[in-house]
Amino acid sequence: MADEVKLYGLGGSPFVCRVKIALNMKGIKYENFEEDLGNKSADLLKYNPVHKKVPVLVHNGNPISESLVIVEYIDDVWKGLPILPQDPYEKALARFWAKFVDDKCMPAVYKVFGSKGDEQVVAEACEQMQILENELKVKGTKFFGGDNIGLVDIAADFMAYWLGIIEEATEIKFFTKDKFPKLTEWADHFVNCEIVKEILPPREDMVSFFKKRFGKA
Ligand SMILES: N[C@@H](CCC(=O)N[C@@H](CS)C(=O)NCC(=O)O)C(=O)O
Repeated sequence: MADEVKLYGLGGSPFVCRVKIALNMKGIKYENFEEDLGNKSADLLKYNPVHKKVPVLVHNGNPISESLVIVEYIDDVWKGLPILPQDPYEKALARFWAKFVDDKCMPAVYKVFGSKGDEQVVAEACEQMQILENELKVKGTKFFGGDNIGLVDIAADFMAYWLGIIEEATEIKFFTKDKFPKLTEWADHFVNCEIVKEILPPREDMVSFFKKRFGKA
């Protein structure tokens, strides 16, 4: 019997896009359910009663929540392009950096726009981003995953695509080639990967969304 794969998501969400990229890497067909977060569906509340957030993947009736957990599940279940390294130590490192992106980088970066670009808040975000920049420099590879994208690249999709969009919407810019030569180059490579490009939400829609979100429209 064919697998039944359903994704409860939202096109503009970087968390949901992580899952779409992973499914694309495995060539998995799925049914997409677009959620209205102002009026969450009964299915979403049933499948993710703890966080009530997207994404939720439902595989043959089994719901899985939290984007990075879902990405690892997809890698465990389906063949196709590998997402995590095989080697246990390399795998642990990938998980470490993905967690760093989620716990440290994304919140620090997002705070910048909430603070309307407060200097101290920008400095704190740059400090976290610099750690990622250095990691990429030390690795000396095109992607955090090596020659191809892997868990950390997928986890950092927000930095690669959404950050520039929010910068444009708010006119607050700190993610520059001067400050972050490696990371900006990585972001270009990442958003231009076929597998990534075809699932990213349209840039103009996202700019308008964030202009409204941050009171610039
Ligand atoms: N840690 C979660 C974050 C997911 C998340 O924040 N999703 C947002 C959309 S971008 C959401 O569903 N928000 C609804 C809410 O907070 O009520 C993950 O990685 O999946």
